[in-house]
Amino acid sequence: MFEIVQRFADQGYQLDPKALELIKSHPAKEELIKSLLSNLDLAVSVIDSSHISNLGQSSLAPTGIKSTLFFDSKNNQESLDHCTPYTLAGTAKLNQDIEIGADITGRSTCTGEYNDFVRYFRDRYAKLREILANRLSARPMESLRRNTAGREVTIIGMVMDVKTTHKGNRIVELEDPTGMVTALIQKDSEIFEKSSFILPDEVLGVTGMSDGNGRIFVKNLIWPDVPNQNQILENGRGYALLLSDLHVGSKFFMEEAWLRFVSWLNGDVDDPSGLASQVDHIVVAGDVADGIGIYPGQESDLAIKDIYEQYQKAAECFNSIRQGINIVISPGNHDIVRQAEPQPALPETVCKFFRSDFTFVGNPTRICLGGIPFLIYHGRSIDDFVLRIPGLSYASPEKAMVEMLRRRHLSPIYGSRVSIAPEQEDHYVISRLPAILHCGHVHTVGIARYKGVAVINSGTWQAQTEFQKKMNIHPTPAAVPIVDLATMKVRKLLFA
Ligand code: D5M
Ligand code: FE
Ligand code: ZN
Repeated sequence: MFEIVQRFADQGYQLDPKALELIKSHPAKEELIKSLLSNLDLAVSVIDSSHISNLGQSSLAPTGIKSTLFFDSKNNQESLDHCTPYTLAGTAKLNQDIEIGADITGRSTCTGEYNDFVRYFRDRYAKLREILANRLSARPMESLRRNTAGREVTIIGMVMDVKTTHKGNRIVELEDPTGMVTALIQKDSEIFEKSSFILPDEVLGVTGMSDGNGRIFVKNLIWPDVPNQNQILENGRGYALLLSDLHVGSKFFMEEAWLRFVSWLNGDVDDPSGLASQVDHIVVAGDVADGIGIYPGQESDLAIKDIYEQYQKAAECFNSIRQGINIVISPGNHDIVRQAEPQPALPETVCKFFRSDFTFVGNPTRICLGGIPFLIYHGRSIDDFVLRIPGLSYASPEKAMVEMLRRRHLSPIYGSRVSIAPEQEDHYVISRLPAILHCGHVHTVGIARYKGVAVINSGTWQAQTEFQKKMNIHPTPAAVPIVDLATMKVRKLLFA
């Protein structure tokens, strides 16, 4: 019994006594615990019997394919991004149900010169400042040196440096277009723990006591975040399947599971869930093929060693899906596009293998499907988040994705794992909130709801590689999140 409580406590959840009883007496105890742990809404801190009965509703989907009901997000939300045309350049209307905005494909301008970096960071600052300015009235940093000693001030700054002194206090160097300040956080102050979440290059609001000389003793830290009253969009149509990380060409690509998935989708097997015929959209968030030379020793993991043959095979995998489903494909770090992000859509040299009704988009991209705004990002920055933020792990990628929403930025740390090209604007700022944030990359399915945004990591179709074994990464392959766009309910279908 203690072990059960401990397992939930390790993940930050408390169990109420009734819930504990229900779990203890459940015939498939282990499965139930795993299901609960991997699927709970982040907003939940105490698990009660209702969470267990919700899971109990999970129907047995086709031929032993389990489907789990996650959340019904109907009663919470604000909607900032409706599917009216996006204002950023590059909006393309492809067909009645798909609309693309904010995508780098064909619009990369950067040359990598000094001015590009200055412009890129100015744009990041300006966009995030605008979000924060809704809640904060901040002053320019240069004004701190004029008569502010002993007064409480608020500034909005970009983090140039964050370090812990040998005495254990935290020092944050912040910059805005007018100057710099040094923010100091005492190790015994109330916000010290909060300050461990500060990342380099992010933009945040700081209030505190000014010393009149460019230093602030911090009282509060304010991240751009999602407004509390964020509303759900409830006018969507149809169902969307979220996929990523097929890694076709790898010896570990799970082809049999994939074929089971396609048979189900095409209605070739019995489907008690009735969901297969209602799928209108499939979104793929990168790593379609395994590529070549992506990680040390990859050669020996490849079943197909030619990159074009890998895409031919990937195309076969997708082309056999029944007509009438919008299939949207975005690239990842294993795909045949530039490694620097944002990445353009897959090139014609490989798109030509796929059916002509598919839609190829960049990474990241915003896209509207069935009336619902999606933000699709492969998720390479999750590596950075896991490395830098205490308590995050590859097992719960949705928690890292929530950190993106808190920062209103998909990849705040510059120059770490993610190589970001300094484009004219910062495509990673989440100016307009999506209803669905969809990432992949880490090979584990994660689902949560954060202030009305459905946060979904779509896992993988690749079994654990030797490399991942060494890195202690435990994939959850052949599990597919499915979203009812009319209600925003999310389930997970298992084809393994
Ligand atoms: O990434 C698959 C998983 O492997 C994902 O969790 C990131 C992790 N990964 C990828 N490259 C590295 C390195 N170099 N070190 C540590 N962890 C890594 P994918 O991009 O799909 O191969
Ligand atoms: Fe991957
Ligand atoms: Zn990846």
